[in-house]
Amino acid sequence: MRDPAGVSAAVESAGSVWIAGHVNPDGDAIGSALAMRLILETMGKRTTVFFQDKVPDDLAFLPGASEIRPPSEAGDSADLFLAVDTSSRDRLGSCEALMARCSRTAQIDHHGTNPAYAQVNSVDGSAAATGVLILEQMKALKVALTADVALCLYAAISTDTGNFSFDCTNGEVFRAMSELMEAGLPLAELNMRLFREKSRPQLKLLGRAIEHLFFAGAGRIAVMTLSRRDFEDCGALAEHADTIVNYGLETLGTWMALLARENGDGTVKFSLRARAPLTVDDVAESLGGGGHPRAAGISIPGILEETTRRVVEAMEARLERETDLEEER
Ligand SMILES: [Mn+2]
Repeated sequence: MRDPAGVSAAVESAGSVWIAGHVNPDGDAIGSALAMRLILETMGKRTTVFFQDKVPDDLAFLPGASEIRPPSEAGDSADLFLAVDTSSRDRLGSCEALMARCSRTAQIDHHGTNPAYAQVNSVDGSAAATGVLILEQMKALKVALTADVALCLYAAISTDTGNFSFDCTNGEVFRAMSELMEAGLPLAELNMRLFREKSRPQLKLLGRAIEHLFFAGAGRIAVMTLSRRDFEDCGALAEHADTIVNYGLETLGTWMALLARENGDGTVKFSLRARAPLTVDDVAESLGGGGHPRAAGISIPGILEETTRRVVEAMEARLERETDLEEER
């Protein structure tokens, strides 16, 4: 349930706030955290943003991104720990230890599977992005929207709506966008930067993934794999693979898509996607992962081929349970 009044009360009684988000942070986690930091600093709160993992290069331009700290650099404690865009406590990674050191905790999130793990929880699984909830929170705190906050919230909302194209995109998203535009958001420039420009390693890696594409589930599941060797040959980082799975889902005749990538630490990371009415959060959960109905993820220890086979089998079983799919499109 959304609880902006509850979060406002927690924030107002705090002098110092630690903000944190999930491991392998995306635009919604980073944009939401940085927007919240700007809002809280306007209110005179001493605020620090922590993430376990580094900020992806394409988000490093966001205001305050260079001041994000690893949890190892935190002091003793803060008056309030505020988690954003984090579906469960353990998704905070090493930031979870910071939460344990604060006597007051709150969170703002939009994952339907969120178990309300903080003392104050403003959670709504029907919100398209945490960024939408941050805008609502800003109003509850009676802070005016600035151009810098608009930039952070645009990064948040555009990321989780797939640049305003996923089925979570709703009227609230465009009402929020209308406010961000009024605050001076340079939309065309940012859209180019976040969604169209690609680095050379990124483009080469996409080529490798498409080269490895195969179909399972009677042709209805598109599967791509990337080995460490692929990343090394292309000079690519893990984050350069982030949107590649969508190419699988965009292939005609495909209902589900999977991207498997070797992490280099003995685990394989899987990104799962589905077209409605199919879901993949249930598939991910059955293998120890989680996420949203149409976009979910899992990390599994093991070798690429073997773990990929296990996930593909689970997706095929999910596909077989769905009997009312319209025929070939
Ligand atoms: Mn999100």
